[in-house]
Amino acid sequence: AARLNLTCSGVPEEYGGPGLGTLDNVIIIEELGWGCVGIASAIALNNIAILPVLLAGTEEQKREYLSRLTDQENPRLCAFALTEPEAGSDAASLKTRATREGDHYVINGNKCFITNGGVADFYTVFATVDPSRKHAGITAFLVEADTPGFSVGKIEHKMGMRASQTAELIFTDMKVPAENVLREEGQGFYVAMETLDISRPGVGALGVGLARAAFEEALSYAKQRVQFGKPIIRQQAVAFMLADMASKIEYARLLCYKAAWMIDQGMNAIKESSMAKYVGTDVAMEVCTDAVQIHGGYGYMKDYLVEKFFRDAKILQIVEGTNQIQRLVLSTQLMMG
Ligand code: COS
Repeated sequence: AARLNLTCSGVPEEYGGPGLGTLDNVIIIEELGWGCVGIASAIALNNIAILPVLLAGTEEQKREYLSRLTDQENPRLCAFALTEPEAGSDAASLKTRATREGDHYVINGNKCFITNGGVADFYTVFATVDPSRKHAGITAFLVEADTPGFSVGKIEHKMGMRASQTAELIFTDMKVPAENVLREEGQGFYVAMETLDISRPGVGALGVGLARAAFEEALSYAKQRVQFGKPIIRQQAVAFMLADMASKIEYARLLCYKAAWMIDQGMNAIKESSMAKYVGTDVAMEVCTDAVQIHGGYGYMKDYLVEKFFRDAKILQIVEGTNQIQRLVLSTQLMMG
C-alpha cells in the first residue's frame, strides 16, 4: 500500500506525496473497503491522522513529519488520538492534561480505541491545558512513539475490523517540546473538528465499498440458490431486497462524492460530510444485514463472507463520530442556516 502511495494519498507533491484530493481518496477508500474494511481502515485512518499536520502544521512540521509517511524505503504510519475512556462523543470533555513547563509540555492521561495505536511512528494527541476552559483549552501535539513516558496499553479484541490494530495509549509525565504544538495552544479542538469535517466522507465510502461487496455476494448467491423449484432471485421478496440494496449503494456513493467534491472546491461541507458518513455507514449496515438474510442460515456461518461483512459494518456506524452525532452536527447546521 505504501509503495502505491495509498497510505499518504493526501500528502501534497511538494512533500513527496501524490497530492490527491478528497474525492480521489473517497474513490480509493471505497475500493479498499470492498476488499476488507480492516485493511482499509488501517490505511484510511492513517490518512486521517495526517490531516491535522496538513491543516495546522508549520512548514517545518510538515517537512519533518510528512516525509516519514512518504518514504517508500521505510514507510511509517501515524495515528489520530482524540478519544478517551470518558470522552467519546463529548470530545471537548477530554481529560488528558498538558502542563507547560519552560520549553516543553508534560502530558498525563489515557487515550482509547486508537486505530494504528502501537504501530504508528507518531501521533496527533489532543490534551487540555485547562479543563475549565472546556474546548478552548484543548491543544493538539505531535508526539513521537518513542517519547519517554509514552506506552501502549490494551490491544483491543474486536468484533470486526480485525485487520487493523486498535489500542489504548498511556501518557505518564511524557515531555513534549513546545514546538510540537499544532497551530496554537487552545486551538486543538478546532483542528480536530476541521479534521473530522474532511475525513467523514471517507468513512461513508468505506461503508459504500463494504455494502457493494455484500451486495455482490448476495446477488450471486440469490442467482444460484434454488428453492421452490427456481433460483431465489426469481422470488419477488428476494428480488425486491436486492433492488433496494442496489439503489441504496448508489445514493450513498453519490452523497460521499458530493461531500468530497465540495471539500475539494473549498466549500463549507460540514452538513454534507455528516450526511455522507451516516448514510454511507447506515446503508452498509442495512445492506450487510439483508445480505445475511438472503443467505439464510448459511449467512450466519463463518464459511460465508457475509458473516464477516456484517461484523465489519457495525463499527462503521460508531467510529469517527457515531451516526447519532452526525445527525446532531447536521441538525445544528440546519438550525444555524
Ligand atoms: N467544524 C469546525 N468547527 C466546529 C465544528 C466543526 N464541525 N463543530 C464545532 N466547531 C466549533 C464551534 O464553532 C465552536 O467554536 P467557538 O469556540 O468559536 O464557539 C467550538 O467548535 C465548540 O463547538 P460546540 O460548542 O458545538 O462543541 P461541543 O462540545 O458541543 O461538541 C460535537 C460538538 C458534538 C460536534 C463534537 O463534540 C464532536 O464532533 N463529537 C464527536 C467526536 C468524534 O467524532 N469522535 C470520533 C473519534 S475521532 S476518530
